[in-house]
Amino acid sequence: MGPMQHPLRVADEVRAALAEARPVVALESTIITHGMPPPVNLETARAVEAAVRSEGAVPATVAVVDGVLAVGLSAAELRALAESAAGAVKVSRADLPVVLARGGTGGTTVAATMIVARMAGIDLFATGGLGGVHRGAPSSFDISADLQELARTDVTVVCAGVKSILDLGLTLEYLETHGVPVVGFGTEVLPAFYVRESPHRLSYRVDTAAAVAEIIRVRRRLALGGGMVVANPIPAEHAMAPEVVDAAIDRAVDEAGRAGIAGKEVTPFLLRRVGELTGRSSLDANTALVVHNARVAAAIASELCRVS
Ligand code: PSU
Ligand code: MN
Repeated sequence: MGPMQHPLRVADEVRAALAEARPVVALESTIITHGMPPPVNLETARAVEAAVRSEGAVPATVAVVDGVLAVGLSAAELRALAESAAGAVKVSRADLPVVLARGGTGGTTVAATMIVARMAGIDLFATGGLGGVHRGAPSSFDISADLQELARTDVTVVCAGVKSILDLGLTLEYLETHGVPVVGFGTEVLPAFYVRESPHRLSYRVDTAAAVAEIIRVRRRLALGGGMVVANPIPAEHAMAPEVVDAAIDRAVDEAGRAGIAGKEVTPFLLRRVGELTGRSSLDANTALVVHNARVAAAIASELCRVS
């Protein structure tokens, strides 16, 4: 046997909360290493953890730290991850075994964070935007592993919908095919990250954390497997003008095509270019929506822990 007896290192605070059936919210870290530039990435990661705490839940930021799958990071680890962004690997399902075997360090995507959350026994996960079916996917085959993970791993992901770097309609079709419920939190349409609305209607609107918790309970009783998406629009005061966002995204997608960007580099390239083209306003919007998702996830986790 190799040195790796148990791959998870769960922080004491997270372990205690889980043992006592208190609310815990998992948080991803690709957004820290590949989704936002320093120093905003660290400021956002801290604000998101604080938002989870303000709702009475315990944050569990997931990352690969020196070959260890960490569930809950120390302040120093969070800072190191944010500052080492250039050297950190983007870790999705396919990358997990390789990066762990090599003793590497990286930020976990939605897919990898779902896997780790399930291993640790965490039901709720908050992030910014999901990966999805890319524009041009019918010829590029570029579909995020996040969607396949939602099809198989039972974790509820609270997000602000998907960025329109993706094909929103095809992303919803893919989730429908795989039986993944997508419920709008106070909305009838799929939110598009920086923008509260898209033309894509959702089958279900839910208005309270308690109602989401009840759906999670029923899913569990039925042992359906797979995850669920809670699509939570960006707060109105932080939303951006659709024209500004669309112009930047169109340009970034065009540039990625011309530069021949492929595979796991596509999403980080697009996120970086959209950030550069839209500047501070999009970064502020990004922070605001992730913080909001963290609060909602914490409220759902709290409802789920209530004895009913
Ligand atoms: N979308 C964002 N910000 C992000 C990501 C997506 O607006 O940081 C990250 C998430 O970690 C997501 C990953 O899981 O990108 C998806 O990458 P890919 O498309 O290569 O699967
Ligand atoms: Mn991809």
